[in-house]
Amino acid sequence: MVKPVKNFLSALDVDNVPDIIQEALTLKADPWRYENLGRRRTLGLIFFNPSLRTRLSTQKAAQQLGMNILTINVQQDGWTLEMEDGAMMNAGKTEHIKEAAGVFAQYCDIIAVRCFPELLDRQYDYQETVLNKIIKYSGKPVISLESATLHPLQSLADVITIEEHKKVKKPKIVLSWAPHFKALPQAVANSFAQWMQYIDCEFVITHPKGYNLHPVFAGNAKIIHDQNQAFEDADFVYVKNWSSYENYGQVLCEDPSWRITAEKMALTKTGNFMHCLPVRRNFKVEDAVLDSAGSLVLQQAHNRVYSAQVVLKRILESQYG
Ligand code: SN0
Repeated sequence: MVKPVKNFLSALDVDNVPDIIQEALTLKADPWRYENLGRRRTLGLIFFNPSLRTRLSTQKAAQQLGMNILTINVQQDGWTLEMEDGAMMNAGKTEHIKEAAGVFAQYCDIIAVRCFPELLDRQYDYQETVLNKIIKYSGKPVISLESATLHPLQSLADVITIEEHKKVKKPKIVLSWAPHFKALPQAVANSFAQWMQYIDCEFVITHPKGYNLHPVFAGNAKIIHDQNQAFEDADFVYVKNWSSYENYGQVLCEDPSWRITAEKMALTKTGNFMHCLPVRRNFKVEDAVLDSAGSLVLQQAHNRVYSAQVVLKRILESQYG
């Protein structure tokens, strides 16, 4: 029996990761098998930030379960939202999150939300202030489409992709930092590291000094500061930039020698390269790597459909079955 799921916010909301991977692969083999499960149920997609894969794959997953979909880009189309309880709204923000989340709840059976961190106040971001207010004031099941600290649907798609492509029982998986000129969230890296704790693998993280992830997510990953050494004999290299957690939200290193090249990938066992996308070609990763046979980026994007579909299926069954 699968434990009932209401919210899907992190790996902690899944009782058995290998089982959910297998269930997702079963859906991939027969995507329309449950096409009536979500009939007359509505999924609301709420975006505070841009999206390509997340929006389309989640919509497709919901369609394959027979659901209706409502989507809003809050920053472009919505009223400006006040997040602070007790605020005197005599200027600036138009509508309070209490009403906005309550209104979503009137129209939707499941709410999925993307709310990136502001990268200004570590405590505000790491308490998942925005996500938790939506959960509290909507009362509906909530799925994270990348919150301030985690991106669980991406990580689930990543572990599905690893399961499909691994050649050994316990692969060596390397999470590598790569340069970016902008401050990006830690969410994808935190989340990938968190999910690695639930699959059989040797997990290594390589990053410049000053880029340690929050220890709760890094777990007991081996940290190697020499990127070439970390890549040796890897079965999978997962690349992501993130801004510093310790010096919160700062870009401490722009060293181009951290860029992912074909030469570096040749140190690995398989040349298997992973990235959640979007990716800055040639700044962060060379064309030769993204265009190589070992690049799994489109397979990862494909599996976003089944990571969303298995999560929606489980929530529909446990909340509305
Ligand atoms: C987001 C991130 O969390 O890093 C979303 C990844 C799925 N990525 C970006 O914001 C990239 C922005 C850029 O300018 O390259």
